[in-house]
Amino acid sequence: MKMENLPVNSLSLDFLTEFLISLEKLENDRGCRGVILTSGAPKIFSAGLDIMEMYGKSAEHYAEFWKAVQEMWLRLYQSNMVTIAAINAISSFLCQGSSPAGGCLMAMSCDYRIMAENPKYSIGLNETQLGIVAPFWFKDTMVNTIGNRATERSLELGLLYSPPEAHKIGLVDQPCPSDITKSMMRKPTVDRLLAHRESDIQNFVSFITKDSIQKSLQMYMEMLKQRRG
Ligand code: CO8
Repeated sequence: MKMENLPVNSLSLDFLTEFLISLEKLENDRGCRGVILTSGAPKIFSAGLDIMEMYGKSAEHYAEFWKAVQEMWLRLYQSNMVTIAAINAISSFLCQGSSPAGGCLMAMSCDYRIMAENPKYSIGLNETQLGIVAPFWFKDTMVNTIGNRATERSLELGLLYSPPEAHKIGLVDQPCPSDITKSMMRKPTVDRLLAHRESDIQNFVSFITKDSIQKSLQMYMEMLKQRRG
């Protein structure tokens, strides 16, 4: 499931409503055993709860919004599917990025978290930085993920962790190279083949059509046949 509430995948009421409908569809699909939760936003997994939904609105609106946040957690945390949060970037398919507060809750509600190793990315429950106390079910989800002491420290200081730090404390299960690292390592070779694709085909054809090569292949096939008896 690719989240695309641009620019930062903030968890607005509309987004949460759509998210819940999509999750329910997958839950009801007998052929679907798991879901990879990721982002279509260029740099962000999710910016957490949409601050605009918590500012200058009516009490009724706040209640409706909070109920949707609860529902998101209840459904995801108790999902009958295998759930994976992919907080990373592989070509244009997976997402990059940061995952503060509500985004971190969403990721922690999954069974497994993979995060791209980019020094610009961060994850954590940073409510304290906004002057907000994390609700007990945010806190408990973190305790169940990284333990009591690490949660205490994390919440009291409103910490956002880099991918290696998050991996060290168990907030992230598996770090992986970000698209930047992957691209840096592989792109030159890919580009070289793409630029010389036709000549590479010609090379192969002229090599494989050589009598000596054809003879070797024939002998090899016969040897394999003999080995099989
Ligand atoms: N909600 C709404 N809008 C947001 C949010 C958000 N959480 N985050 C960013 N935006 C908006 C920005 O205002 C900006 O809007 P505009 O273009 O109109 O100016 C746009 O998204 C892009 O933002 P940036 O320019 O900042 O984009 P960057 O790529 O530089 O940074 C970040 C992206 C890292 C996500 C950054 O925007 C950021 O740190 N945002 C704040 C994230 C945050 O602190 N989220 C926590 C929200 S609170 C929460 O989830 C739990 C609350 C629990 C409440 C419990 C009460 C009891």
